[in-house]
Amino acid sequence: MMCSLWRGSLLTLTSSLNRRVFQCCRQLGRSYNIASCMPEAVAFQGVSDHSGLYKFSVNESDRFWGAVARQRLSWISPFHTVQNCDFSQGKIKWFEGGKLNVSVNCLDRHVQTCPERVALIWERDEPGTEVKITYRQLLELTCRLGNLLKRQGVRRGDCVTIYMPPCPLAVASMLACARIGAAHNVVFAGFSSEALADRIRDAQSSTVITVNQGVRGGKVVDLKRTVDQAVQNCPSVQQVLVAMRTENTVAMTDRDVPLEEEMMKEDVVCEPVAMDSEDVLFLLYTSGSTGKPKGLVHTQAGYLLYTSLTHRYVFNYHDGDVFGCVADIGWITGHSYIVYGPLCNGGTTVLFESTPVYPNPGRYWEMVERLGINQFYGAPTAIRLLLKYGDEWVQNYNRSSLKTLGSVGEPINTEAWEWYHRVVGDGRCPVVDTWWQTETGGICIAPRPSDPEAEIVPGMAMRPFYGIKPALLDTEGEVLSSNDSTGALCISQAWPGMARTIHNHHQRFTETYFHPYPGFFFTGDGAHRSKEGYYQIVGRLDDVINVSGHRLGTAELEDVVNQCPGVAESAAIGYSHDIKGEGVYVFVVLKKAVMVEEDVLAQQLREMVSRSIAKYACPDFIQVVRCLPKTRSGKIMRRVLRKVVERNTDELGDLSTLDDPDSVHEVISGHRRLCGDGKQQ
Ligand code: 6R9
Repeated sequence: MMCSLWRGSLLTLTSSLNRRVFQCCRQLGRSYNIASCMPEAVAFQGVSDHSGLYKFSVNESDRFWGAVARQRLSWISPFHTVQNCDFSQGKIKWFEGGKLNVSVNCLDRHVQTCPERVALIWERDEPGTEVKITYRQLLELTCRLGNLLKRQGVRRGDCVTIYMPPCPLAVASMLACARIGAAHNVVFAGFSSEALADRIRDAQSSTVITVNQGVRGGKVVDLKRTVDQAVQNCPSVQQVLVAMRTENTVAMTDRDVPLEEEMMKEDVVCEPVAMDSEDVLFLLYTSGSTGKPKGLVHTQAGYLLYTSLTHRYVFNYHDGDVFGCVADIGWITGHSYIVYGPLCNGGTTVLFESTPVYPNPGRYWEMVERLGINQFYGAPTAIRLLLKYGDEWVQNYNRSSLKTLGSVGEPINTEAWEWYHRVVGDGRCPVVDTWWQTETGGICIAPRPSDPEAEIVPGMAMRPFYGIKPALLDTEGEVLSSNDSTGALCISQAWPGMARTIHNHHQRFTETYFHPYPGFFFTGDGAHRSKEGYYQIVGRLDDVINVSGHRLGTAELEDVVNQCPGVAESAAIGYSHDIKGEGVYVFVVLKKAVMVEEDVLAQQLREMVSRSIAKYACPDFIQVVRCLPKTRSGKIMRRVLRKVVERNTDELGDLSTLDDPDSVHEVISGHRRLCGDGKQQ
């Protein structure tokens, strides 16, 4: 299904550079010494074990991050200040004065030492058709694309929107932006044309890069058509670069540029721009508790350093390992652990185009065997799904290459964790439940790194990473200093990977993350700290639903539902779902005198939601009610609705503030009618 030009362009871009053996600095000592934790730590006086190193990283944060940044990144000019941060203003600056180029750090320096090492393994939808791209080839692709973008008028500081499935040209597009000093805005290729248009407009992109069609789970998706619809409402867009993922031609207009054809005309050398540490590297939109997704901004040096360090130490990634993160590049997990972390470390990283069940539920493990994957990083929702298909799909394949298993995106329940550990990892691979967010840039809490062989408790993220100082705060804003307590998860000092602002909305940035608990970065999650001092994430405290690891704001969804003809108002609630983690339940109040069959309404609503947001946002249940339970001041009592949906009606709590207490009984009986008397799901 691959266009010959596509394959040709990847394979013919070869030149002969001398290969040099890449020496890694693996520590061979048997006894536990600090260098086995982190070679850089040898320079930190008085540090002799993991807990000493952790303490040093938070207490002497300038020295820690300064040393690591000098050693791990290639600088064009050195930085003069390690950090310059003030949470009260939402000011976060790292490595000021420094200049570097992210694409040079991810490509050129590895091409110098090991040009023929595989950088990307593109695991295409059809099993057994993977394409390998070496560092030398990826640099050439990136340079040609960088030159093409410049020819098309893209300048330093512009923002290019990328709407592509995981593929080498998507990675090269991201790196080409970095090379020429443009920011990228990758939009998950499952988003609808309206969601894409919103993001293009907010980012003010004049250039969009896409593919003619995507291929996923054996199905062809017309991505270019979605872009065509989106750009109709995006006056800023002047050109759309179209790569050919399939051989099917698509209608091209004057605005469209055939990507492979034009990039083949470009030179394979493209001078990297010297970027300031705090120049923008990318925007990435994510849902929050208002109707409008926010474009979080990440910058150059701090982000790159943080992703590379976490990739190296959370997963114990070593030179020569094959790293398999099965996320989509459209999410932060793909940015940090498919692209920037692994490539900065000179790693070999897998780009997974398919689904966990295509062509059958053995897909992941067949791929692990065929590609020799050493670290596998996936989402609990997929693990829960595969668990239901039974152990045989796993045991049919040789998984002896696996060394570390990772989980991300949502809480992993004990059953799924145990299965992942026992069946997938044969009980021999550490499972790292990694907690982090688009806002944090990289992993903040995970069982590793730690002392060698330190215990891992199932379903717990456990230990803060170097430089991360978590705090739990109660509703009064007091810090909970003892163990065995639960509160709002905050982080009390800056780290290099954190987001710098919300694109064009710095005030929203400070209000969302720094005002709720002055002096702290507020994550939006709740967490428990065990008696032993380990962290366990409880879930979101704000109005964000986590569907299969995808963030969805209830306000964002309600905005769409409320636009449906006949709908007066609505309330979207997340409820626990045994595979997706959370499902979406929507209560709808119809306008007076509107009569509509509930099935018809439900279908209309689902269509609207997939058109306006994405398929994953479609409600599982839609219940029509006469009115919503509200406080006298008019606030919807979501807590009450959630209890109804979760069948905890004995614990409805104080209803005395309700405007119309009868509405709750109506909601309960309507819910029973819709879902039956049995337990949900
Ligand atoms: C990386 C990513 C972030 C939200 C986060 C939290 C949830 C992520 C988790 C987890 C429990 C984990 N989350 N990892 N909850 N355990 N290991 O997923 O980023 O898409 O921004 O979502 O996901 O609620 O706040 P993002």
